[in-house]
Amino acid sequence: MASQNLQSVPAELSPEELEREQAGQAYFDRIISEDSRIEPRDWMPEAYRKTLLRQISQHAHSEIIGMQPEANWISRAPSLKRKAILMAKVQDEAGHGLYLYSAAETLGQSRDKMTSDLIAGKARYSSIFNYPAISWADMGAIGWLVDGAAICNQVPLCRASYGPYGRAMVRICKEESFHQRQGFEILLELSNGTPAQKQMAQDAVNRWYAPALMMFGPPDDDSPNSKQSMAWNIKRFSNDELRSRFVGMMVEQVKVLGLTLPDKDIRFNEETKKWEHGPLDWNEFKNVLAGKGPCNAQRLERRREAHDDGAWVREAAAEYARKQAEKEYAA
Ligand code: BYC
Repeated sequence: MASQNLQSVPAELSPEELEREQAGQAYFDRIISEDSRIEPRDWMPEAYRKTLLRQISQHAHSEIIGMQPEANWISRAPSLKRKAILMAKVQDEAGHGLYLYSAAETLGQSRDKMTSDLIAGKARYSSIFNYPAISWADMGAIGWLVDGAAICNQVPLCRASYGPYGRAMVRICKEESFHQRQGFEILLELSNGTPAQKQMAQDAVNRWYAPALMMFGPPDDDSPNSKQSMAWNIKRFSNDELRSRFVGMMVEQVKVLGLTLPDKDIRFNEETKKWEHGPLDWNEFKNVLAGKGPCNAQRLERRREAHDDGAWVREAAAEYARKQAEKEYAA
């Protein structure tokens, strides 16, 4: 594979430093060309580190903010069983956030800094969580469509070239599969219920379908990061490729649900062997990313409150760690 141009090499380097940088770059290029893994202690181009940090921290924030639309329904779940399942799912999302923050920390960014960027509104998280969850059926649609899109996007990330990220994704994907099945099952039960319940399920699918497709990111010709991320074996497929695969999966599953997808343009293109879907409103996507979605302000406000409410826990944990260290030092 061609060298990555030593993008991170500062202008003024001693001959020894330059040699070290060149050896690091050669090692990195070899690992990437062999489709092997880069580990935290390895030399890596600064741009690779930054890209990973950007993607992993955004992903972590998405898991944490993503707890909100579902947590909103825990106290209103229709049965004890549903409440227990939903609580477990929301807890899983918190766990996913933590694995991912830990993976990002290995790239040299503290979790405190990532959190402060998020609550200051400077960091991105997935567009999908800026839409409201307005009925119980939304718990089904989120599980089926949102977690379904997440699996489709994230299974290839298990093979990401950065070790800590790929390993975190393996566990996350296993849990996401359970999440998707629980969403599917909620929708199936509603779809086989009263006409009003079936209508509620259909309405939820109608509202979550397009935002779920946008989770895969902008179309390929408007995706500035894809090419380089694919060259570095971080992303394995383009945004449009994954979106198309997802549509193909959903088109079959929706039949089992007895519901429909709100897209009359879905078709399998025999020439390209790819699923195609109707147009998406990319202006809406841009607005959501610019902070103007239906729930952006509410999601961040709630995250800030939770952070403030948790201050005493962080202080207690830090004090406990200090005391433990003192004891160990004294022993
Ligand atoms: N929302 O060049 P592109 C979950 C940004 S959590 C917001 O294609 P890239 C779950 C993108 O960051 C699901 N922003 O970027 C949790 C970039 O802006 P910056 C989260 C988006 O990185 C709880 C710009 O647009 N999953 O599953 O190559 C409950 C240009 O895009 C979005 C992940 O984070 C978006 N949808 O590709 C239930 C997966 N799309 O950073 C479920 C990991 C794009 O240059 N991430 N942008 O300012 C990825 O796979 C990739 O980062 C993406 C974007 C495919 C999302």
